[in-house]
Amino acid sequence: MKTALILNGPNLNLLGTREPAVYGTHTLADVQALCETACASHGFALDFRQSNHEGELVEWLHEAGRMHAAGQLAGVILNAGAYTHTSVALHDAIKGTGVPLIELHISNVHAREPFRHHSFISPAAKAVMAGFGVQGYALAVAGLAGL
Ligand code: CA2
Repeated sequence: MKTALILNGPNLNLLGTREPAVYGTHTLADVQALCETACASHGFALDFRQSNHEGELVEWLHEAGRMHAAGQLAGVILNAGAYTHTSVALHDAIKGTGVPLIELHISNVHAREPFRHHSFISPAAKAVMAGFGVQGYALAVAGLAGL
């Protein structure tokens, strides 16, 4: 059974505690449970992580590259949070590993502030999705199964 690695970046541990109009009321634990169900129905094992540290996300992408090369990983779903809009390091890590990666955002970043319109992740991603709320995670798992 291959693994789906779902990585969450900075502040996503706060999900469900503030800004419900933008991010909804579900917590990150709720999102993990939703991903467990989605992965089970698509025959994936789930590895679900969150970090507030850019370097840790980079290390996890390197680990994903090794797992993918070993045939153990279907791909990565990445909600890089605000690092989406700032991080050349994450861009380079995705490019450097060659792992299939879906960029995910809970909110429609293009309908928000201009500084959220640019992504350093998108040019290195296989697919991009935004604006489906936390259900987007389940849709991304289905998308990963179809890649
Ligand atoms: O829409 C998304 O999923 C984002 O990746 C979320 C990031 C934001 O910087 C991106 O532009 C879009 C922010 C995640 C922080 O989430 C919070 C949730 C509740 C309370 C505070 C922050």
